[in-house]
Amino acid sequence: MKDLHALTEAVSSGDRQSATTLTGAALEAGVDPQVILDAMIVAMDEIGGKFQRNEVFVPEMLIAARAMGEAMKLLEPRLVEAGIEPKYTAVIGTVQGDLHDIGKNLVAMMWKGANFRVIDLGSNVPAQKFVEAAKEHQPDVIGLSALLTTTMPAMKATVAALRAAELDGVKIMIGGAPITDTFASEIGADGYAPDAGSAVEKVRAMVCS
Ligand code: B1M
Repeated sequence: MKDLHALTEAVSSGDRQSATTLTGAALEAGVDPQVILDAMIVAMDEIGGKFQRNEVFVPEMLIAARAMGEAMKLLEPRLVEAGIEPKYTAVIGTVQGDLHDIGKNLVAMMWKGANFRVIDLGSNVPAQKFVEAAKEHQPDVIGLSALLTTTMPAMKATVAALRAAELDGVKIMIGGAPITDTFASEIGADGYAPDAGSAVEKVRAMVCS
C-alpha cells in the first residue's frame, strides 16, 4: 500500500508530523494495526542498518525513534484493542557504578522499534535489581551495558548473579564501548553487539528463532 511506504519513509527520515498523519490516515482507512506497525518496524530496521554502516549517526537514530514514538501514541490503543502485544520482552540497564546511558537508551529504543516490550532499569543498576526484574517480568533477553573499563567487573558479577538465579531460558546480551565478543564468552554472556543496529539483529537471532 502506497501510504505505508510513505509511513516507512516518514519514520526512517524522522518526520514526526508525516508519521503521525499517515498513521492516523491508515487507521481511518481501516488498515490492520499490525500492518501499520510492521511498516514502522521496517523503518527502524532500515535506520539500524544505516547506523551500522556509518551512513547515519546518533541524532538520525534519535529522531527516527521519536517519530515512531509519536505515531505509536495513535497506534498503541488500537493494538491493545486488537489484542496485539509484543511477543518478546527485554530487560535492559547499565551496570552498577556506571552512569553512561546514551548507548543503552539507543539499544532500548531500537528494541522497542523491533516490537519488543522493553523494561528499562536505567543506569547504575545493581546485579540484584536485574535478578529481581528478571523474576518479575520473565524476559526473553536481558541486556547489560557498560562504558567504563572499571565497570566491566560489575557486568561479570551481574551475569554471574543472573546465572546463579537459574532463570529459565533467558538470554543475556552485553554491549558498550569497552566490550568485546571475547569478554562476552569469558563472562558467560550469550552474545555481544557492537552497536544499536546490530543489537536488533542479534536479539532476533537469540530469541526469535
Ligand atoms: Co564518560 N567516559 N565518564 N561521561 N563518557 C567515556 C566512556 C570515556 C571513554 C571518555 C574518555 O576518557 N575518553 C571514559 C571511559 C574510559 C574507560 O573506562 N576506558 C569516560 C570516563 C572516564 C568517565 C568518568 C570516570 C569521568 C570522571 O568523572 N572522571 C565518569 C564516570 C561516571 C560513572 O559512570 N560513574 C564519566 C561521566 C560521564 C558523563 C556523566 C559526563 C557522560 C554520560 C552521560 C550519560 O550517558 N547520560 C559521559 C559521556 C557522555 C562520555 C562520552 C563522551 C560519550 C559516551 C556516549 O554516550 N557515547 C565517552 C567518550 C566517547 O565515547 N567519546 C565517555 C555515544 C553512545 C551512543 O555510544 O555508549 O558506546 P555508546 O553506545 C553504543 C555502543 O557501545 C553500543 O551501542 C551504542 C549505540 O551504537 N552499546 C550496546 C552500548 N550499550 C549496549 C548494550 C548492548 C548492545 C550494544 O546490548 C545490551
